[in-house]
Amino acid sequence: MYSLSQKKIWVAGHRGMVGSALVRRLQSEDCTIVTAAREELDLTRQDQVEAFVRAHKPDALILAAAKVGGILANNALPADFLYENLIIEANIFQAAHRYDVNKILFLGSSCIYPKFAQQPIQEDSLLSGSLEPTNEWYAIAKIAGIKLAEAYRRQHGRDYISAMPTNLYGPGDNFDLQSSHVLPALIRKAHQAKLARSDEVTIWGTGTPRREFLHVDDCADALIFLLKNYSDVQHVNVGSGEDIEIIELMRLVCRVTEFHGAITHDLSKPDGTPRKLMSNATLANMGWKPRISLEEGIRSVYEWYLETENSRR
Ligand code: GFB
Repeated sequence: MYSLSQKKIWVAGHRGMVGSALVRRLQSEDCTIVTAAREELDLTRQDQVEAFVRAHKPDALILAAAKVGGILANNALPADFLYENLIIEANIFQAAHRYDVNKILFLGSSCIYPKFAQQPIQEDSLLSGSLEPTNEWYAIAKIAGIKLAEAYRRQHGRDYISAMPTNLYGPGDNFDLQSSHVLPALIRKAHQAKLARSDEVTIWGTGTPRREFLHVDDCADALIFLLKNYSDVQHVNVGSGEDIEIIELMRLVCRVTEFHGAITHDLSKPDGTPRKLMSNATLANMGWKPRISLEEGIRSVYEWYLETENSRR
C-alpha cells in the first residue's frame, strides 16, 4: 500500500479532462497537488521538464498529459500524435528517474491492443497482433510509455506503473466536431439538431462498431486506487466492463437530449476497430468497481454542456 498522506503529487496534464478529474479526486486526500501551467512548462522540452522536477521534487507523479483526439484527428495528424506523446513520455520518465521521483502512474489507452484482440481484452494481449490503422501512431506512442515504465522498473527498480483507460467522457471534454471522440460529438450533434428543429442527425460510419465508456470521475477514482494499491510490471485495464453499439449510443443520446428525429450515416467516415471491450477483471479482483452508469453519466455531461455552452462560443 502506497500512502498519499503528506505526499507531493504532480498531476501532469491537469487542465485536460482526465487531469482535472484527478485533481478533483486528489482534493479529498491528505496530499499536496503540484501542477504546472502550460506557459510555465512545455512538456515537449527536456530542459524545462528537468528544471521543473528538480525544483518541485514531487514524491509521485501521474502522467495524464497527452495529445488526444477522436478517430479523425488520430488519422489526420499521425506525426503530431506520435511525436508529441513520445517526447512528453520520454522527458517525464527520464527527469523523474534522474531526480529520484520513485512513483509514476502512466496513462495509456485501450487502443494499444491489437485490432482483432479476443474480447474482452486481457492485459496480456498487448503486442499479440496488428494495431487498428486509424490510431496506430497514438497507440505506438502509448505502448512506448508502458515500456518506459517497465524498463525503469526493470533496470532501476523504480515503482512505475501503467493504467489503460477505456474511452472516457465527462466534464471538460472536447466538443469540437472534427477532433473530438464520439460521445461529446453525438451530444453536440443531437443538441444542435434539436435547436435547429432538424428532422435528422448524422453519425459517422455504419454505427455497428461497439465501444466501452467510462465516466472520467470513475476513471480518476480507479487511478488513485491503483496508485495506492498496485505495484507491478503488468499494466492494468480501467474500464466499465460493458460496451454498446454506436447506433445504440446515439439513440441513448437522443433520448437524453430529447431529439426525436431520424439517425442517418456518413459512410465516408471510418468505423475504426469493430470492438474494444476490455476485461476489467484485474481491478474488480482488487475490489474496485465503477459507480456512474452510462445513462446517468451522459445526463450529467449534457447538463455540463448546457451550463458551459456560452463560454465555448
Ligand atoms: O471515439 P472515436 O472518435 O474513436 O469513434 P475510436 C468511435 C466510433 O464512433 C467510430 C463513430 O466507429 C466512429 O466512426 N462515430 C460516429 C463518431 N459518429 C461519430 C462522430 O460524430 N464523431 C466521432 N469522433 N466518432 C479512438 C482513438 O478511437 O479512441 C484514440 O482514435 C483513443 O486513439 C480513443 O484510443 C479512446 O474509439 O475509434
